[in-house]
Amino acid sequence: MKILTVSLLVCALMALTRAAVVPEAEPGDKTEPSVQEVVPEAEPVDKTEPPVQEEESHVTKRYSFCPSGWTGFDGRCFLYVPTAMTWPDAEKHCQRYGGNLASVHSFDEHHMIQTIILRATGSYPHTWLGGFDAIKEGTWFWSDGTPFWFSFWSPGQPDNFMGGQHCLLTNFGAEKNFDDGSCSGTLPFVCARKL
Ligand SMILES: [Ca+2]
Repeated sequence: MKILTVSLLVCALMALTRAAVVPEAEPGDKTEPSVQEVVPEAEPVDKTEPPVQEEESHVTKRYSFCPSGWTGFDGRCFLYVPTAMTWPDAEKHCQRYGGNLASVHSFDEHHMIQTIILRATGSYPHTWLGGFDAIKEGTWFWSDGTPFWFSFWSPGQPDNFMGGQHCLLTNFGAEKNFDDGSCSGTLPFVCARKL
């Protein structure tokens, strides 16, 4: 019986010892929080990654959403239409695409539009854009409703020649910039639509 009692005591002691060892293992466990501390540090990195991916995918979407033949630029799609039309007919034509005649808001946009025209024609033909001052002479608007704060007039333009020029064309003169022309004249044109 004594042996059994002793062996039971030994077992009990061993169990207690193991139980005591577990708390001793806690210092080792304390390394886990330090691992967890690393995780929060990693989280901000993870958090920064999705926006970059979103931006990349957004840029991809911007261009992938432009219809075939259109050129994506800064959130819009542009199309050169070679068929000569009057300015109002050209505007109506662009509206059937869900857009308007192209407005221009920077030198880069103007250069891009000229590049589209050059690529399509191999030259710089006079081309309607969306500017007009038919409501009030000298007060220009873009047909898409955006503010007309950027203009790139060729020298001497707009001159409202013969009092009948209220629509904006580009590629005029040696500078290949803006001119006001007669809205009933027929020219190719550039449409723009939002993505
Ligand atoms: Ca003119």
